Amino acid sequence: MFPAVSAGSATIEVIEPATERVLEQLPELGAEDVDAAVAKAKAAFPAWRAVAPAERAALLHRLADAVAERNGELATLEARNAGKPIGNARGEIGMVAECFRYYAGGVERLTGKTIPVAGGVDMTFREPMGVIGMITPWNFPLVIAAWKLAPALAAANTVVLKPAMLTPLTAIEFEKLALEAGLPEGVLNVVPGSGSVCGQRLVEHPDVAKIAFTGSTEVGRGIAEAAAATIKRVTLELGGKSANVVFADADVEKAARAAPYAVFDNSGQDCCARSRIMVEKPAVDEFLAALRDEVEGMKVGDPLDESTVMGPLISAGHREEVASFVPDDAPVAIRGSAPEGPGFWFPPTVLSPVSNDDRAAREEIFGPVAAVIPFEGEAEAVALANDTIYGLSGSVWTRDGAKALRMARAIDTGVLSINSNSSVRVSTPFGGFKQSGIGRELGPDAMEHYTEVKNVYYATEE
Ligand code: TAP
Repeated sequence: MFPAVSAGSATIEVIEPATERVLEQLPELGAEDVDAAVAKAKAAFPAWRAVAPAERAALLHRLADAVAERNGELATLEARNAGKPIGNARGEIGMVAECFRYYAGGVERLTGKTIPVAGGVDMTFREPMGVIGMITPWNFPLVIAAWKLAPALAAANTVVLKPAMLTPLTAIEFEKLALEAGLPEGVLNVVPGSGSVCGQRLVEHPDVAKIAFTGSTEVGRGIAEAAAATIKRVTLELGGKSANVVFADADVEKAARAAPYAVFDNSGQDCCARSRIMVEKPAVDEFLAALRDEVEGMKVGDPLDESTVMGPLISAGHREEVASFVPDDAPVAIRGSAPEGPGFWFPPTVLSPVSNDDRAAREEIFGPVAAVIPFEGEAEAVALANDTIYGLSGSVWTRDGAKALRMARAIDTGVLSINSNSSVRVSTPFGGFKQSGIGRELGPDAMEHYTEVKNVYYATEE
């Protein structure tokens, strides 16, 4: 099923976080494997860009159909490898198919412009860049890859994808599915290798035109630095520390019942986690009571059980990091349940009250730990929400529409929802302000980020 491990070669074990058992063994890849994949992608590029647009669109539709048909199998693999509830995994694989359909529809709409000039005709073309390198994280493995793959392939680029080594299995399956669906050999190449070796080589490779990266701000910073050597184009989707701002005039009960899913979804391993829950002082008691009820009722357990809403963390090391945010003297106000081992379990935990200066409010925890930060009035809400190096997502809960829109405009963030925790839709742009990243994914403009603008002047005067 997966790449064969030859006798005597070094291997990497892929672990199932809910059981701590080895799910798969993969050969350890090196820089030479990246070089080979880039060479294949480079060789495949001229023929791929020459494929007629309608045919390229049809191929991407076929791939979407293949993913949809295999949803159950891919979702089970994702749920086991990433430790996410099976219902969520099915939703993510559904979004992979949706993403390919959306950008298949864009293939024939990627147009240039004509510009009035003297003495001739000036026109622009959206040219594919060539080989795109993609580096993706472990928390939403295949769906985040799809956000990059679909627009890049639709815009006629070829790709080398390096998935996270903690969760490479669905990307490996996806490459096979793409070939079965008719994508020409070499157009999509998956290299399941480590970031420090294979990721680094991809970023440095002179034949890679662009790196599309999703991951931590720290690694993203290193990628931007390394990419500068070859003036590579880079888009970065990085960390977050988003605010969930609840005003006293909101439907406080509704906001409180929704809040856990805005932090603890995917066990809190979500760049969009609204882990700073800011509550206007008069509403704090009502909010905490409803929040307690909801958190204590959350079913934490086996990802393959349909009733599970939260699975384990990704690894033992990550669980240790998350635990460091809940020292013995932490103001733990609510603690949900979690199974005993084996498995990298951590209970959903709410700290309250927390100051915005505390470590739990400043650093991305990337686990099921939320901080409740009381505030007074709109001005303080804006100041606190913006007092962070990040700016990825966020929510505002209020019944006052004008206030909601003032807040939405004032908060420095790429994505904001009013009376909702929704962050991501295939048809709307997604990405961050400040140290949450550079560029946007999804939405109608994403294909353009995988093109270069070419300006052509045609002299028409005799
Ligand atoms: P990282 O540790 O940054 O890893 C992300 C990817 O980068 C992995 O594939 C990793 O490879 C690779 N990598 C590591 N070092 C590298 C290097 N020197 N050169 C090139 N590639 C390298 O992030 P993570 O722990 O997987 O994911 C969690 C982070 O991603 C969080 O900060 C989260 O907020 C962020 N995230 C952001 C978003 C968006 S859309 N903004 C979405 C999801 C996650 P290996 O792991 O295989 O070694």
